[in-house]
Amino acid sequence: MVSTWAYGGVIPGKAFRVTAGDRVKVAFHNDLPEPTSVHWHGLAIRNDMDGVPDVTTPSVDPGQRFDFDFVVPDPGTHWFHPHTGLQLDRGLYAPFIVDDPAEPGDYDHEWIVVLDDWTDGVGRSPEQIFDDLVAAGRADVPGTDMGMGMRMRQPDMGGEGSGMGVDGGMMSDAGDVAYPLFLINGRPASDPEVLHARPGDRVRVRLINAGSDTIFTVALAGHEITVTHTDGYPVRPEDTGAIRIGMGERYDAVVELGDGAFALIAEPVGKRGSARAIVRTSAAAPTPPASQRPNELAGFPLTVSALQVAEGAALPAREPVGTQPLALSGSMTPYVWTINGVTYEEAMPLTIGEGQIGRLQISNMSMMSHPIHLHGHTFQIGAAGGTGPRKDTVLIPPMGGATVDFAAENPGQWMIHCHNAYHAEAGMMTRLEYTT
Ligand SMILES: [Cu+2]
Repeated sequence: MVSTWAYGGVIPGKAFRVTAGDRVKVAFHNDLPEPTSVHWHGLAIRNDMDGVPDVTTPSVDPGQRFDFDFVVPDPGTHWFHPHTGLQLDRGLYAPFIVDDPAEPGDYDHEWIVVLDDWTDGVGRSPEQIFDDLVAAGRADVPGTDMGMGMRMRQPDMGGEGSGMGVDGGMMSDAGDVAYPLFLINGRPASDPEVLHARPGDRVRVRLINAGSDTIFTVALAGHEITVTHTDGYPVRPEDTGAIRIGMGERYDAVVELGDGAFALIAEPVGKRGSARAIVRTSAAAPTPPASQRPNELAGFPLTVSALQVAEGAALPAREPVGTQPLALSGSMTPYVWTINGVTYEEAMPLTIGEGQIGRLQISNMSMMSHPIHLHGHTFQIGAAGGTGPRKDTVLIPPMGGATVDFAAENPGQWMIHCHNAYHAEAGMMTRLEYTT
């Protein structure tokens, strides 16, 4: 049991549940000792409700409130979290589920599964971790105090070696931070949530990665799962044993349950430990041992490149007005992460005219993965009108890239950033601004 920051005193916060087209009012009270904010991740709502302090929405001081009032246009599995410093790496996150009135929903149950990497109250605070990363980055610069830097850096880099095997030699999906715990729905693997159903039941699982520095691979032992949506938008159903999910991403999958008790595992890529829940359809079946690693985790996990947009969900097939580069780079020494060579303070915003199709050419010049998130829009991977899935957060592998198109139909100033909370804090953010 730890003392931390949360929405409504529980982790994850209680899910918001509305229907597409609903008008939502939220009375947001700040009882924390610091200013905070709340961003509605995945909702293409009006700009002044987006919850980015100093850009779209006022920061909320301690003891103050802000009244949100917006119409939710699109269905899907979304979530909310602060957009202030490293507050996301505490317990401030909750699902925001938007039901589709047109969807039949061919399943018996629905489970929301929120993944997180946890340190607050167990290990160092997020701010201490960041300060240590910055200090280690300074100390490791040649000609400075190497010894101190190496000692401080070691705990954070500890997971990196073990990541190489998982990715078949691809370097450094391991993040920058080693966490003492990984959680599913707020619980550590030693005290897992038990999800109950009957044998043969079909379950829709809504996966949300609320972690700050951890990519997970998720599998349900003994089951194949069918991915149906990502970031709220439908895809052509795709069967897989495991799903790789970056920070900020969501995947919906349907699974038909066997008879027994099964481990639902979220394995942090390149880090020690795992998050775990138990799926139980039989009272008599023994609980799987904590050490059990589902065979499904041994194969290649599904990533976004395996998915195609569902019929009717593509953007209109139109030529983009132009291509804007989004080059991701950075270093541990010094600890700085950049877009197009500069940190957020120095960033020149990208621009777009209302009604146009914009294209971003994302290229990762670093040896780490970065989940890139665009506020207020859902882009299409590849090209508008093509076969790629619609998403608002895309995991860009080391030295990899992606072209994404978006329809500029939601005017305002919108953040584009890495959803690694430490990278964002170290500068990996910019803005997309509508020209008038
Ligand atoms: Cu990043």
